[in-house]
Amino acid sequence: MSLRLSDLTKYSDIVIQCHDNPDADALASGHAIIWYLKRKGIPARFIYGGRNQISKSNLVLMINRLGIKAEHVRRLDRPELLVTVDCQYGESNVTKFDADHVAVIDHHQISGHLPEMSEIRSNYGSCSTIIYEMLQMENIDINSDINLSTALYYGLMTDTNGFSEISHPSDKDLRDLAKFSRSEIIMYKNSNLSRDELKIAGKALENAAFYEKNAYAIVEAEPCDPNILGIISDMLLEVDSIATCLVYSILSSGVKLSVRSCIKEVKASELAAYLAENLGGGGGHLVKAGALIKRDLLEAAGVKYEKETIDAFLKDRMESYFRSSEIIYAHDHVENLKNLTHYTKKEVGVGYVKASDLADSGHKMLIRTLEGDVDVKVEDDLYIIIGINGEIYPCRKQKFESSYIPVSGKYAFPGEYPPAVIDTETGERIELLPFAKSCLAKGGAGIYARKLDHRVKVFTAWDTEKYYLGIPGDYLAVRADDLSDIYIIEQNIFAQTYEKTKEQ
Ligand SMILES: [Mn+2]
Repeated sequence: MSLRLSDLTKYSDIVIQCHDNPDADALASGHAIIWYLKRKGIPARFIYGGRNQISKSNLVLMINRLGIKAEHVRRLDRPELLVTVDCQYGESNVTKFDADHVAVIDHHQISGHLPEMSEIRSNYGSCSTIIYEMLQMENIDINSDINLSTALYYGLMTDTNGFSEISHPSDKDLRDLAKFSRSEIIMYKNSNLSRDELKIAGKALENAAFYEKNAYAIVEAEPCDPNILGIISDMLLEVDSIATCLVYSILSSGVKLSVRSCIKEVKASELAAYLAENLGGGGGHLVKAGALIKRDLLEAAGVKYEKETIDAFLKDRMESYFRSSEIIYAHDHVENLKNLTHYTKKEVGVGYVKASDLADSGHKMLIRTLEGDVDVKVEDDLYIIIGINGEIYPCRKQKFESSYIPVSGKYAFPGEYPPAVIDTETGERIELLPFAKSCLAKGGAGIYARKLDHRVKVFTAWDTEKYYLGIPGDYLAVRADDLSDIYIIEQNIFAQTYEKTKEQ
């Protein structure tokens, strides 16, 4: 199940459709495909259904100024190929039209049966990002047309609350590498709210519910554009007695959430993901995050789709989040080793790169990975290790030589997003993998560990600002040769990396 844009060129009668009540991401995505097909000499239509024609002023500006040709239709002559973008064929938010063949390109959670031709990347912040990468696969640079790059950039921006709810590295690539028109973006951004929407925000804030024990607030807003939820939650977070907040709106297809946190004990991205666990998806940053709980999944979980039950459900999730999380500050925590088992590291194959192969010594660079961006300064003794799941961590030559053995043979990357570095001095983006070599991680003194049966947040000795989250099934580990070094090992990595030490 995967799709390339060039697969579409086999058809001659093509219609691109986005969801009803299109947003900027849907418009940018549809526009980009039409743009691509036109380049290939294939005429295609871009349509949307539903009751309403686009009237929001930022979208009207975007359509007129970037030359987006989105037609509002009531009916459609059966096309040879129908491609739904930013939504999935058959979903409740997209008018159903018949077609000989259907293709789907979307970044939401999979909601039902998918056609053979599908490209779904649920962990992406926008559909624009997927199309940006699909164009790259066809060797097309979006920056060759400033209207196209501006549309895709704006699509990502609005779907991630002004980039604040971004988490996937590919989204960061689009954000950082698109050469867009700044003046256009400023113009759309400042036609974002209608007076009615301002009223929705005011009314929602008036009815905020405060929960003092855990210093959080919950606010419900009438159905509205998601970025209004972001505006409300930003404002709530500024209140002195509020450390964490949840703002939500019940839409016909699901519940849209905006989450904020200003304390290091709660990462907004983690809380958002927790609230939507198994019911949709969520993510973002330490301070700002968003999520969507899908209506069908919520109903399947036995929650009636009514205001009262949804209110109660969300309040209960918030309470259980605070109740169920244990927090460990490694620097003043003593684990009772009696409850732990000693494990030895297996010899596992990983990858490494010498930082000085990538950029000049002294340059700052940013390593972009699925887990986040890591800043490092290039020095002659700096190595970058690529772990068994593709995770990245820096390491000094001395530690490298004592803990790893270089081996011959080609390095095979196991992860999903091939890591890249950005030389912040030159702005150049360099793929890591062509420079990667293989090595073996040696055993060492081993660890003491216990399997977790609840959520644990660990502030490690080397990072007291950001916690590592362990969920049931993961392991809490203590280095045998340094008992203050306490950390979390994800259950799959644990199983692949460690084995119980045999009795001596
Ligand atoms: Mn979208």
